[in-house]
Amino acid sequence: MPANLPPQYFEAEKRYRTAKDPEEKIEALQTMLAIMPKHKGTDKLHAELRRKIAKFSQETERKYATARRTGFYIKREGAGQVILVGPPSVGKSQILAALTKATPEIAAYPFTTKVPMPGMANFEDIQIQLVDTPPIGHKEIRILFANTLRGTDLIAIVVDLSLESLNQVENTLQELKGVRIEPRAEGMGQITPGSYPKKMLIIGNKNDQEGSHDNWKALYSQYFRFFPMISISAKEGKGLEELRTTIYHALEIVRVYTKTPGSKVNLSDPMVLRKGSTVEEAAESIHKDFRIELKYAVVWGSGKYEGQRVGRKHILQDRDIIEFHT
Ligand SMILES: Nc1nc2c(ncn2[C@@H]2O[C@H](COP(=O)(O)OP(=O)(O)O)[C@@H](O)[C@H]2O)c(=O)[nH]1
Ligand SMILES: [Mg+2]
Repeated sequence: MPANLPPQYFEAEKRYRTAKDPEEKIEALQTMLAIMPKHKGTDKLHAELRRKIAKFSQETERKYATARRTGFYIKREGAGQVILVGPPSVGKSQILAALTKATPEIAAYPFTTKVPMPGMANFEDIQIQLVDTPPIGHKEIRILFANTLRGTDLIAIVVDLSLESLNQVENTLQELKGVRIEPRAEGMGQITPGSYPKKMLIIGNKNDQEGSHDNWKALYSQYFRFFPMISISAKEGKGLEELRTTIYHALEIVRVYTKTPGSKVNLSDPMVLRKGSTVEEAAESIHKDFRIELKYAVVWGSGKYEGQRVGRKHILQDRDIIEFHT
């Protein structure tokens, strides 16, 4: 073992030894590899780390294949993917049924949902993918579904407001932590190294039930600083339009409509971009070379821009209309 390795190397090595899944092992090994100085004395170690990465990569490939085969890998579709997670019987399947055309099984007994089920929810002129899930406390489900969770755009924690709700959120966050997913929320503290930071929101369901008001108040005061939150009744259809809007905003995306010079704007099928995207990023998302060819753009919308010429670095707002000039 070469002596001149920095402390971060040993931290990563410790993470490697305690890692529970192959992705985490790979992540730690890659960190070790990046930190390690490269010279004759480290050649052997270098090769050994690479060999281990290759081995664990094969393992993740096998895991992916199993997840796909068994329906536990859900491909992202539409303007964004939102996964509903939470304790059993809180109404996750009911929410999917209320917002999309999907027809999940909904029942008063727990563990009715055996595999994740996607559906498309309309929000104005775009579609957002919602995914209903079996409770992730189940070990097998956790292993097979972890990759979809880690790659998703937004996690919606669903709780039953007719019951004490704080511990429902706590337990769900704990389970997510078990697959190394932590909330990406300002003021919630540091993320554990090697974890996946995720945007999250909280849905309090069954607000038609007795006691739900008090449970919601307690829940809200605890979490409103960190997460977008909404109280609904999926069964009675209360708050569903607000839920669509809350999900849309939590995704932090914008819609931009394109127009070619001299023709009318295409007001259906907007481009969907990350909030804060610039004109040149929009161009690039259409075509890689487009960014280079781009000279300027004309933008309508955002109040003060009515057919105004803007530069590459101009930040686009939701519902802007853009005309590219090359
Ligand atoms: N009162 C009330 N019951 C609901 C609501 N949403 C779901 N339920 C009921 O709660 C039970 C569990 O719902 P389900 O969607 O299967 O829960 P899941 O296990 O989280 O998918 C079912 O009996 C539903 O009819 C709601 O908003 N209000
Ligand atoms: Mg269900």
